[in-house]
Amino acid sequence: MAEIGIIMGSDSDWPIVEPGWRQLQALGLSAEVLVASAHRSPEAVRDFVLGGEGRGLKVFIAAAGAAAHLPGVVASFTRRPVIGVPVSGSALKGLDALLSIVQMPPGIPVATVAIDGGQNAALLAASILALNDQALDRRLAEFRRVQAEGVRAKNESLQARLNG
Ligand code: RP5
Repeated sequence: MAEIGIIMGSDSDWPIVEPGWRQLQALGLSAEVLVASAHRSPEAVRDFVLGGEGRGLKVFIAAAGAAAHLPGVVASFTRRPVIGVPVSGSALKGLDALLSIVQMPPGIPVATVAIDGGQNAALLAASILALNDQALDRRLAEFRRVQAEGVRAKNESLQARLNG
C-alpha cells in the first residue's frame, strides 16, 4: 500500500519528480502520483489529499513551478508532512517557485527542498516514514553507506591522477 502521495502541477514537472519516484522505488517504497494544479484544477488537489489520507498516505510531496502554490494548498488540507519541490522551468528559473513555496505563513508548514530537488524530497519522505519502520531505516543506512563509498572512490581516482 502506498504511503507517499506525489502531486505535481503539470506533467512538465515530471522530469524533476521522476528521480525522486525512482529513489522511492529503489528504497522499496511505492507512491501514488497525480498531476493536478492548485490554480487549474483545485478540486482535484483537495480530493487527492483528503482521499489519500483515507487510503493511508502518510507524507505528501508536491512539486510545482512559477507561482507555485500547490505545496501550500496541499498543506492546507492535511496535517501530514508536506514536502515542497520548487521546479525551475519558468523564466525566473525556479527562484519564483522557491520563494512561493518556502514563504509559508506561520501555522501551515511546508518542508522545502532545493530547486529541482526531487530526489531529496523522496529521501526526506523516506526518513519520515523510517521513524516507524526499522527495515526502511536500514535501507536508508545502506544508501548512505554506498553514497559515501562513491565519494571515497572519486577521491581515490583524483589522488591517482594528481600523484600518479
Ligand atoms: C506550474 O506551472 C506547473 O507546476 C509547472 O511547473 C508550470 C508550467 O505548467 P505547464 O504550462 O507546463 O502546464 O503550475
